[in-house]
Amino acid sequence: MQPHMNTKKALLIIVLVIIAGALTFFISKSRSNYSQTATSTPKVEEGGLHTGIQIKPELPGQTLPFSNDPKDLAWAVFQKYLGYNKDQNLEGVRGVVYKVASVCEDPKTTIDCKARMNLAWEYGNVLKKEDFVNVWEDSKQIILATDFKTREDDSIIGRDRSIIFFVRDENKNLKMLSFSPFKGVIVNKGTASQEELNDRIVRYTEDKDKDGIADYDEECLAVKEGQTCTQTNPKIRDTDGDGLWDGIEALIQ
Ligand SMILES: [Ca+2]
Ligand SMILES: [Ca+2]
Ligand SMILES: [Ca+2]
Repeated sequence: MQPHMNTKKALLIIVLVIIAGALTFFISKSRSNYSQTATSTPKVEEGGLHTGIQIKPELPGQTLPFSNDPKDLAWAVFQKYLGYNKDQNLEGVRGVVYKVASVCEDPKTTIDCKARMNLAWEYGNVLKKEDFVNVWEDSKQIILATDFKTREDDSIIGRDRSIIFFVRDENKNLKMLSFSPFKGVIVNKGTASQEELNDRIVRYTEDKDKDGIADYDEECLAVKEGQTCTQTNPKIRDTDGDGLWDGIEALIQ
């Protein structure tokens, strides 16, 4: 077995899992290679583990922020998560995420798990706290999101943003659920006018109810035959009223 082949395989698997998992709608509209996203910026999803992070500032732990500000608390959890990934410390990761990736639960896929941790660190450590100007939170969850950015080249146009999801458990421990450095959409320009293209990428990505899932996706409008999709209300954050927002719930499921 050649290590570099294993690594390649592991990375391939990760990218496939990432793509299959969350961006069906992204995939359906982006066959071309988006200059900076399709191959080099896959969605890094999920988190993993459990707890450990107390959200009260008086709790022990020198890296805890002296602030009850939701963004500070969430960012501190995210930084811990990244640090553990950088150190390939699975138990550490397990302590700050909602659930570990399945490849990290099976000893046979340790190499895939490590590759995944590398990716998480690689994509996560370049994110800047100050860019996350959107902070949506309540007693059960926190979402940090940047504003959208539009990117394009001669043949494609895309709109995406970075987003990080957190959930709180019954003990108020904040856990990282998922993060995506480039959550959005890419479309082929084709013969469409610029106005039409702009309208399209906005329609595909807008999240007016701020629940962490594009309203277009909530209505299952990008779902293809054979795919399953649970519709939620694009005007209500918590469609089923269980306290978890629609975007959070979609990730948990
Ligand atoms: Ca929404
Ligand atoms: Ca909704
Ligand atoms: Ca809900």
